[in-house]
Amino acid sequence: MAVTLNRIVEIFTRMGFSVADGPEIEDDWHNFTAMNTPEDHPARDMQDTFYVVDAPGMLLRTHTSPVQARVMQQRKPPIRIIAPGRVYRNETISTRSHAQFHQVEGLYIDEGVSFADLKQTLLYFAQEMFGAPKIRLRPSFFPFTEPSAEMDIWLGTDTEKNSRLTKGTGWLEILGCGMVDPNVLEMCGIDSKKYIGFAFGMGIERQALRLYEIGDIRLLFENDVRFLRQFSAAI
Ligand code: 2U9
Repeated sequence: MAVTLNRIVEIFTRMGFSVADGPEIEDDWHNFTAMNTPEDHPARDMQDTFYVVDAPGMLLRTHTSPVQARVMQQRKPPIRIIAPGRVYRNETISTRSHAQFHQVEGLYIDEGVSFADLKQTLLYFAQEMFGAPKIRLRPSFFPFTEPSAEMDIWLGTDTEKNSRLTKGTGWLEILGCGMVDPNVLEMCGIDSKKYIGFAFGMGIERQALRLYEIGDIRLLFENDVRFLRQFSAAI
């Protein structure tokens, strides 16, 4: 997984993004409210998490977006960062697995940033990461971006494996993205009349399964050296 993360980070740093990080135990405001998900909003159900009993309002972050919210509060645009890290969800993946995974999110804010910039950045990523010849953006919804999209890469259906991975369509879903909602900019102290930006997010385990054709996500967390040795001479 570290190998996969390093590849992702390397591709985005080549495009001028720098790496930002922040706390895994977050406050409600940075994790939800600043991301345009106020208290009692139904979207919170989809990202149920673990709350700290002794500290009201503190929780395990459900995405790395609060890292970007903190950077926006501290710095003036242009902002061009990626935020990799561990995130938590209160959901049962399986009886033997826990509700944590890793994400990389990206944020680019400046004057005059367009959806075309988003598309070209993600096309470059898909080409470098997967050798994919083309991408497809499908309309979607996230509370923190508007408009929002999901990105698929083209694998084709030539091989048995690609056909199975893409359920016969040739397209494989890789990440979510969109233009940052002006409400999010304003809540984090950035003038939405002057600045505009795009953001994206992806699950790292998922990319690792794709790259190395691993059949079960739990293998990534079991730390069996016979499994891990296949990916690094250092283990
Ligand atoms: C700020 C504003 C907007 C980050 C984004 C997604 C779309 C997305 C999921 C992919 C798979 C999470 O790991 S996953 O389950 N994420 O689809 N994330 S846009 O948007 C941001 C981030 C920060 C300030």
